[in-house]
Parts: sequence; structure tokens; C-alpha cells
Amino acid sequence: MKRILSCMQPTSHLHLGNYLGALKNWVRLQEEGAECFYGVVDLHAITVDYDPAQLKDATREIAAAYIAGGVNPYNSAIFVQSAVAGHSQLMWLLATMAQMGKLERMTQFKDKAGKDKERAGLGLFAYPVLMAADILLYRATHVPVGEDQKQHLELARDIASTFNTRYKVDHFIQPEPYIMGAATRVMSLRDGTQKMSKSAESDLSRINLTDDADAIANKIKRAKTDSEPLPDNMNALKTRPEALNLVTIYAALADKSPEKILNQFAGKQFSEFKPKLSELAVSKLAPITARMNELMSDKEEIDRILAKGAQRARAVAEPVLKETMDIMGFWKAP
Ligand code: AQP
Repeated sequence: MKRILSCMQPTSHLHLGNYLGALKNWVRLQEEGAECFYGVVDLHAITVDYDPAQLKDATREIAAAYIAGGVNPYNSAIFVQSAVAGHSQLMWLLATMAQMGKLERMTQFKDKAGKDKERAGLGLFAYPVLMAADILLYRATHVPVGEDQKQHLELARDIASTFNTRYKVDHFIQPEPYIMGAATRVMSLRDGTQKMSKSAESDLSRINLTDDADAIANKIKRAKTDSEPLPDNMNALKTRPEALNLVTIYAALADKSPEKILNQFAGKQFSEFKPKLSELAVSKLAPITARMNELMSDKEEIDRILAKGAQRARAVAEPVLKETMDIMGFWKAP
């Protein structure tokens, strides 16, 4: 049986990249009958500047987005990372076998630490070790993520194998990345070479799941493009990152291949394509936004769902942590 684990950080509102690259696929896996654990990883969110007064609601909003996007909290466990103590406990154990050299090669750390690497926090540097703990704690077999998380997942596989070799056991499962769908890396609407991101400065660079129809239409209208009409083949988009991004988004929202979309729009100008893309985006996202708003108006219900989810998560995580500590030779009360 497949066991799925995947998470998002409550760093800000979820965006179209999070939806197409991850959440939409989570729902598919749930519908295929896999055992799913979907986390809101608040311990990761505090590795960058954050506002403590906002963290609780940001956490609830991510959970609301999961449910509004189609995760069924009665089938899948939706939980908050900090409510399951095993995440940070296992992280410390795994940190003893994560190599500094490998962590230094993580591109996300380099991007987020920026020029002032010396002042970056240890938490930001060790982020991929906590992510390895998130996954290994559940013995997850598959981890559906966007392309940006592939490197972190390779590290989690590496740590699992180092542990098994060092302690001569077959304890941790090697998690497989699941990079699914047409839009595995949605790019910024302002710059087709940068990934769409919650933390990018310009709000015009992303479509948030909290945006209303006017905001979505406005962002697509102002999305950077070039002056050429759309071509009839994908090869011709290789040197046109912004055009490729919009076609890919259209394809992923329509559940069609990008080639099919080009067949439909070949020779058309963006002035014709963009309103069609807005229409499609609004038709897919407006129901999610409406449901999210509804859920956020009943925070107690979200809290109940998260409390149940944490119970289910702990029931799986605690025995794995205990077994890990036994293998490592820790003392325990007789
Ligand atoms: N642009 C993207 N295209 C496709 N998938 C994406 N994901 C993120 N951005 C894109 C996927 O969304 C999941 C949750 O991501 P996260 O909350 O861990 O944050 P992140 O990957 O660091 O990216 P964000 O959303 O831009 O957040 P910030 O700005 O806070 O770093 C993951 O599966 C990720 O692959």
C-alpha cells in the first residue's frame, strides 16, 4: 500500500504553483486510495522572518486550502507539524548523519540565505534534515512535490540509506518523489525564469488561492509575455519562458497536454489567449477560494480537524521514533 506524505509551509497564502505542483496531485492520490498524511509545516515556516501573531491563522488557512482544494479530512490526515513532537526529535537524530557538504549544496538554502550566508540561521541550513524527518517519520513510500523539492527529497533518501547502513537495519523506507502533472514548476508571472513563490516581493508575480476573479484577471492581463503569436509546437517555446509558463498553466488547469493547448491557440496573439486563460483560471479557482473563505469563518471546526489529524499522525509517528531510538541504543525506563 502506498503511504503518501507531503506538506506546505504556512509562510503566506498558497499560490497557483502550490496548487498545480502539489495540492491537485495530493487529491488524485487520495482518490486512488493511498493512505495520505498532509502536513502544515510550521516549524519550517519559522526558518525565515515571520510574525508570531499571524502564525496560527496562517496555519489554519493552509489547512483550509487543502480541504477546499479537495483533500478529504476524513480520509487523509491533515495535521500541524509542531503538534507531532516526533518531527523535531527525529530531526536531531538524523542531523547526526547528515553531511555538511551535502547541505551546503542545497540550492534552496543558497537562494533563501542570499548574499549574507554568514548571518543565515542554523534552522534554514538544516531545513532539509527536518524535511527528511517529516518524511521518514511516517515511513512514507511516496512524496508528491513540485520540481523545486527534488533535491531535498534526494537528501532524505540519502539519509535513510546512511541510517540503514550505519545501524545494519532495514528500518527507513527510501521515499520516492512523485513529480506529477503538466505544471511541475510554475514560474513567476513577471519573470519566466523564476519560480512562482509565496515569498517573492511582487504580488503580481503569483496567483494566490485567496485572489478574487478581478485580481486573477488583472494579474494574467499584466503577466509578462513577448510580442510573437503562439506557435504550433512546444519546441518553439523553449526560448520563450513566459509564453511557455502561460501555456503550461493553461494545460494543467484544463487537464490537457500543452501540445493540445498549442493546437487550439497556434497563431493567436496573447490578447486573445490571456482572457481565455483568465476565464479558465477563475472557473477552477473561484470555487476553491469560496470554500476556503467559508472554512476560515469557522476556525473551531478547522482546529477540530487539525486535532484529529494530529492524533492520527502521532499514532504512526510515535512507534517509528521509538523504534529508531531503540536501534540507536538509547536508554529507556525499564
Ligand atoms: N512554483 C511552483 N511550481 C510547482 N510547485 C511548487 N511548489 C512550490 N512552488 C511551486 C510546491 O508546493 C509545495 C509546498 O511548497 P512549500 O510550502 O514547502 O514552499 P516552497 O517549495 O519553498 O515554495 P513557495 O510556495 O514558493 O514558498 P516560499 O516562498 O515560502 O519558499 C511543494 O511540494 C513545492 O514543491
